[in-house]
Amino acid sequence: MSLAKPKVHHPSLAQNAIGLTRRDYEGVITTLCAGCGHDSITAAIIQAFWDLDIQPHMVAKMSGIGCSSKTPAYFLREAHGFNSVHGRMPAVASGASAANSELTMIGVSGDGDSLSIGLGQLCHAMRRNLNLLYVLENNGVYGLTKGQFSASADPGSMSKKGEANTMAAIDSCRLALTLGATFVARSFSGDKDQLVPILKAGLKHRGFAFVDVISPCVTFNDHEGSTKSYAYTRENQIEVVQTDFVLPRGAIHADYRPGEDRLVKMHDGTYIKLRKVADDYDPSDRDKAYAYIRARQEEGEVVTGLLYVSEESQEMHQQLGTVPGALTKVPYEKLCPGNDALQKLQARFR
Ligand SMILES: Cc1ncc(C[n+]2csc(CCOP(=O)(O)OP(=O)(O)O)c2C)c(N)n1
Ligand code: SF4
Repeated sequence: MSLAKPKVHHPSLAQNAIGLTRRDYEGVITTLCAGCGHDSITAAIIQAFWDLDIQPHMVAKMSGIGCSSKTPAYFLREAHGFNSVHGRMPAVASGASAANSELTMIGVSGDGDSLSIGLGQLCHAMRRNLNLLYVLENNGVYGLTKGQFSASADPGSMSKKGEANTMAAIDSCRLALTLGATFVARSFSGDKDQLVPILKAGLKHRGFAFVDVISPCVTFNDHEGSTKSYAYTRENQIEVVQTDFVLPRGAIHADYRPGEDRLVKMHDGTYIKLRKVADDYDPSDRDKAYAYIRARQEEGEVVTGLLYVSEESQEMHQQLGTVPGALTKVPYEKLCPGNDALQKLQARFR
């Protein structure tokens, strides 16, 4: 069930250049676990769209399936939206963009949605250079289906049941760089100062803007020995009605300066070491970006910031030479030139 937020706002709320308050960019009330990193990303997305004075009804928000893919419901309630089949969002987004290139498009996905079942789709969206801000909410698990390892889980990381992951992880940013993505960035859900400008740059990029955001999962990152953990509660409760209990946690914040590294404590007591690229980092060199990310990973660090951007980006419509604007505005006679035109076209293939 989703609960709508009241539309009445306090008259003193700040307005952007098109007269809208930040509340006008919200969606329904979140149903995700309290403290989920995905909700912090939602707040950053709301801020980015508000800052850029984008008309909500001129936005299409696309997603697949997963806790992450539910998040478009929680921002821009006036926007168009499509919650597609698991892993198939890029194909649906390609169709929507082909039909209406005037819409600002944002796709939200999870690491399961993007790097397992939808990996082929993600690769082709990058290859097409679809004009889309693609936000990958990366928590290393399948949150919605209760914590199986995803393809981004590091070898050695432990599942909720205490089993160690033995398989190699796919690093989405290194993958994006290899495939020729024209905008590649990584951030952390708790670092709004870094994330909001990256999202704004991604929205303005003409082409595929890939943003991987590390987003801790409260429920499946919780502490093994805790008597208040999800697992403990489940095992020790006497069930009167069938419910799950998830301990509410605070969202994790990480505030640090360019060039610095920072140890951030996760909900399960483990640490992740983030390194923010320095002010003099050069994001225009694809090979150097790749080598830098890999070298830092070998030191146990996760690099954050705008990692690569191409000024040469030719998005899908430019490559295909499509008609400018939305197909909805093209007159019917042009869209459907009639049976004679079809017969002539078919004759060319006989
Ligand atoms: C075709 C298909 N296969 C499997 C599922 C079950 N399923 C739903 S969500 C999900 C994984 C979601 O994980 P992720 O994309 O990482 O998102 P998160 O919930 O962690 O945000 C799976 C396997 C499904 N809905 N459809
Ligand atoms: S299960 Fe994990 S990913 Fe899903 S809402 Fe809860 S904290 Fe977020």
